[in-house]
Formats: sequence, C-alpha cells, structure tokens
Amino acid sequence: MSLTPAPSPPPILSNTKPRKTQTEFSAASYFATQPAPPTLDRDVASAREWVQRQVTAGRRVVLVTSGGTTVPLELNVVRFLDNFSAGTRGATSAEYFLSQGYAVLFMHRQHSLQPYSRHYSHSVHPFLDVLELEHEPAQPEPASPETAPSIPAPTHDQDEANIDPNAQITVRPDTRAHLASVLRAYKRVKRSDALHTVTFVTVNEYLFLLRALAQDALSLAGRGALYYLAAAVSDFFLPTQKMSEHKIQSGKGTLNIEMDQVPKILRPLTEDWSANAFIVSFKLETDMALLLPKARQALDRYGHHLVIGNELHTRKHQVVFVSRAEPDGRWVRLERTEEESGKEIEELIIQELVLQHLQWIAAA
Ligand code: 9Z3
Repeated sequence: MSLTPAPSPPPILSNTKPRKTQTEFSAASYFATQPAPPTLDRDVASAREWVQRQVTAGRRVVLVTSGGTTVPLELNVVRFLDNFSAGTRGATSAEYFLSQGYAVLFMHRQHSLQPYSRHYSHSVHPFLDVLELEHEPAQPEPASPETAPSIPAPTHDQDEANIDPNAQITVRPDTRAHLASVLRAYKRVKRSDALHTVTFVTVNEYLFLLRALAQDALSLAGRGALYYLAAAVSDFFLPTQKMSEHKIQSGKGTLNIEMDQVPKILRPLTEDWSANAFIVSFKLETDMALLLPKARQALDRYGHHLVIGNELHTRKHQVVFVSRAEPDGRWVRLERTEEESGKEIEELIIQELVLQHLQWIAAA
C-alpha cells in the first residue's frame, strides 16, 4: 500500500498508478464539499444546553478532545485507517480538570477510554478481575494434558443456570480503597452535571463536531472556554467524492491510495470559530529533534496560545509547553515513573495549564 499526498479528482482509490497532482482543501472548501454527520445538530443542541447550564453555574468550560480518528476507505466501510491512540491523555486530563472545578465537554472517539471508567478498562485492570462472587464453585485442579480426561469448558448458559440470583458480588479487598475513591469522584461529577460527552469515529465527524461545538456551544462560555486538543487527528483523508462505493476488490495487483490533506483547522478555530477562548493543541513527534521546532512552527502558523509537545515513547513521563512567552519550551516531567510514584503526568500538566489559563483571563 503506498500513501502519497493528494492528487486531484477522481478516482483516487484505485489499483493503478498514483496521479501526480495535489488537492489542497481549505477549511471552507472542506466543509462545503464533505457531508455533515447526521447526528450533528442533535449533539450540538444538547452540548449548547449543557454549556449554558455550566455558565449559569459560574464554571469555566474545557473542551477535551481524545482518542484517534479513522479514515474510511469505502462508502460502505469495510476498511479504514486508524492510529494508536487509546485516549489515555484525554480521559486522564479530563479527571484532573474536573478536580480543578472545570466543567468538561469530553469529545472522544467512540469506545476510547473515558474519565473514571478508564481505571478499569481494556487490559489495564479488567473490571471483572476486581470482582469476586460468593460461593463460587472451587476450580478443579489443573491436570496434565496427558492424564486428564478432557472436560468441556462450561458455557455461559450453564453458568447462568447454576448461579443463585441473590449471590453476593463483592470487590476484592486489595482493590476496594482505589475503586471506592474512583467511584466517589465519578458519582460526585455525575451529580454535579460537570461532565458531558460527545463521540466521533471518523476524521470527518471530528472536524464537523469541533467546528459546530466551537461556534454554537463553547462560544457561550466566552473567555472562560479552554480547548485542550489531545485527540490524535489524521493528517490525510479520502474525500467522499473519491471513495469507492463498495468494498475495494482484490485481484488487480497492488493497491495505491492517494489521500488528500486534512485542512488545518487551528487557525480558523483561533480566529473565527472561537475567537475569545484559550486554545491548547498537542504536537506529537517520534523524532525528539523535531519536537520543539514543530511545536514553535504550529504556534507561529496558527496563532493559538500554547502547544504541548510530546514524543511517542516518552509521552507518559515528559511533555514540553511551548508558548510565545517561552519559545524554548518549559519541560514538565515526572521525577519517577508513573508506576514508582503513583502520579500521572496529566496531574502536572493540568496544574500548570490552569495557572496559565487563569493568568490569561486576568490579563484580559
Ligand atoms: C497527542 O499528542 C496526545 O498526547 C497523544 C496521546 C495522542 C500522544 P494516548 O491517547 O496518546 O494517551 O495514547 N495528541 C495530538 C496528536 C495530533 O494529532 N496532533 C496534531 C499534530 O501533531 C496537531 S492537532 O500535527
């Protein structure tokens, strides 16, 4: 599969040689030519009502974007490109914003990690491993495969029939304190209405949602609004006009996919959609030598307030804050690893960020 930046129409998805011309989408032409997600109006209307309630309650509001975006290759999607992000940065940061009194509009990739439930999700601490069932039948001793008669694993239906519906499910004693503190924070946030979630899957849904939430919901929060753009957003996409309607067929040799560039939306976000807000983007690199120059370049090009640079393999224990006041960057580091200290780097990031946001509001 070869990915080359973007020729002009059609068909871009083909089993033939790539073309050599380039299509650049401005934000305006992107939104004029690509389809809005069907749930957009509903999502934005409920977010707007929620932001209004937060403003009335006197809270500052942060939009946290989180998780990766997909790029579908067919209109009837069978295949798509994706990226590595599990949404750890976004979900963890959202918790620390909430603990600092912010209301969090959490815009995340469907099924990526979410605040609070992230502690017991995926493979980190599988939730079922935290629980115990009273009167669980003793497990048979494992026997060697040669001597043991083969016993079929019990099916889910058999298990269900054997279990007393009044059986007590308890939390393993060694995990109770942690689960209780996560649960307490989660319940408090639920009662307070300070967390609202919106989901996307594709890069197209991400772009439409970000623009609409900025223009029609976050704008209500004025200078109290903060953008924390931690989602891993694809740089390339396939316009719907160039997509194959049906599943791409094999049998014609190599597959060449020529993608267009996703429009740079940070400048319109900063200048037009959300002119009064404090905007923080993340810059991800795998080459440490590029991190600072690329972060500075983003700041210069898009005119927003802060870039937080992170390198793929060290992102959980160090990041660099790059702003106009500190163009050489200010490093934020965990002294010891997360496992050793029990601390998460997002706690330090949010502490620092909240200070900068408050200073910026005060300076206005
Ligand atoms: C980030 O750099 C995030 O910190 C990570 C978090 C995606 C690395 P995880 O979900 O990872 O905790 O595993 N996000 C921004 C990535 C991005 O797409 N940035 C664009 C760029 O670098 C600019 S908005 O060009």
